[in-house]
Amino acid sequence: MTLPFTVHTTDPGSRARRGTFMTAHGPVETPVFMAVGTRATVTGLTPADLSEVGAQVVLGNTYHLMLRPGPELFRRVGGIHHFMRWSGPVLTDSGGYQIFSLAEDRTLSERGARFRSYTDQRMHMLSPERSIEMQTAIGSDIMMVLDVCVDSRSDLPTMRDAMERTHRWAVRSLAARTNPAQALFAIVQGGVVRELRKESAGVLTPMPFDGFAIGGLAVGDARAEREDITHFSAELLPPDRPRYLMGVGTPPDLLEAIAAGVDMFDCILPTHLGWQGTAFTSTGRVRVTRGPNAHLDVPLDAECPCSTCTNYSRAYLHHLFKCSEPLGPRLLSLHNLHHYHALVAEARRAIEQGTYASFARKKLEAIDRHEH
Ligand code: PRF
Ligand code: ZN
Repeated sequence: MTLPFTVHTTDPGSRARRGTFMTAHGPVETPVFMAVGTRATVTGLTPADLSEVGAQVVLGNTYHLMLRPGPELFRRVGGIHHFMRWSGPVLTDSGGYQIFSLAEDRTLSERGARFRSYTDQRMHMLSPERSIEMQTAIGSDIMMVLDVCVDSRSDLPTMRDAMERTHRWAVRSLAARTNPAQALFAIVQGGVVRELRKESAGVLTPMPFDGFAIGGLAVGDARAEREDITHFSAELLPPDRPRYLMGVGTPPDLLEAIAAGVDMFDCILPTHLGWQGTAFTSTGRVRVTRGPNAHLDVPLDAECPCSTCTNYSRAYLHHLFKCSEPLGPRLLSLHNLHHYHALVAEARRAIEQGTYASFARKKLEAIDRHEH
């Protein structure tokens, strides 16, 4: 097993579980939130910043990194850890989602996806084999199979075709793996259709993958549908391997999915919204650019022990954003990542104590009370 996974505790009041998996760059305590570092950087933050906010894993994107700096550079410098000076675990997404959401002039075939590069306008091919080759060059600890992600509102034949191609590509990805030190996860697809999710898990879980992801959610689905499919899919996945819910989500999404037995998450929200001036706090979202903050000599979140909240006021953050000073987004990004990592750290402790269900209920109520 490339990724030995131990489940220490399961919560009596939910399906939440507390575990540890071992990677080539150290252990990961689950449930875990992974900071998104698409281009081998979490925008504006150094690896020391990431350690400070409690990050365990950084997520890179094959689609972006294959275009720039490209596989040769990674081979020359010996991989992403040395390149970006992050010595902890790295997971790379395969490019499946970026082809769905970003690629221009894209044509999908059984072989793979042809698309135009945003760096030099040339045509590129991303096949399951090319994605694994690129992720091998990047040297991530966990690689993802290339999958076909479609909008949750697609018709049934479209969702079935995407799912079935994802299964064939998963087989090709397994065959293309060359470095046994790098783990490989499959991705369950099937949109918001339970029967398809069941079929997808049934086809993929007998194969020797190190973990299983739930893909194809948060792409046009409503929160209730997303929660139903998350619970339904998580139960279909083997208990002895990590479960990863891709690209999800808000703090309530995470609390729900942890209760469903999901172990891993990634989402651009904390960094993306931080960059735009929105902070996640213990009492819901705060837009620092809003007028009243201009005069408030109080921290963003009085309960938060992060360096932004211990050192700076809302008035100062408001000022930085009004002046378009880069320190503003940086401080908010640090706070938001700290907030997400603290949330999953609290969740881990609650599972250890067997109190996750009531912990999650209280957290959800606190957010609801302030946002509605
Ligand atoms: N597939 C891949 N990456 C993803 C997704 C997916 O379906 C999603 C969907 N929420 C986010 N990131 N490969
Ligand atoms: Zn803070």
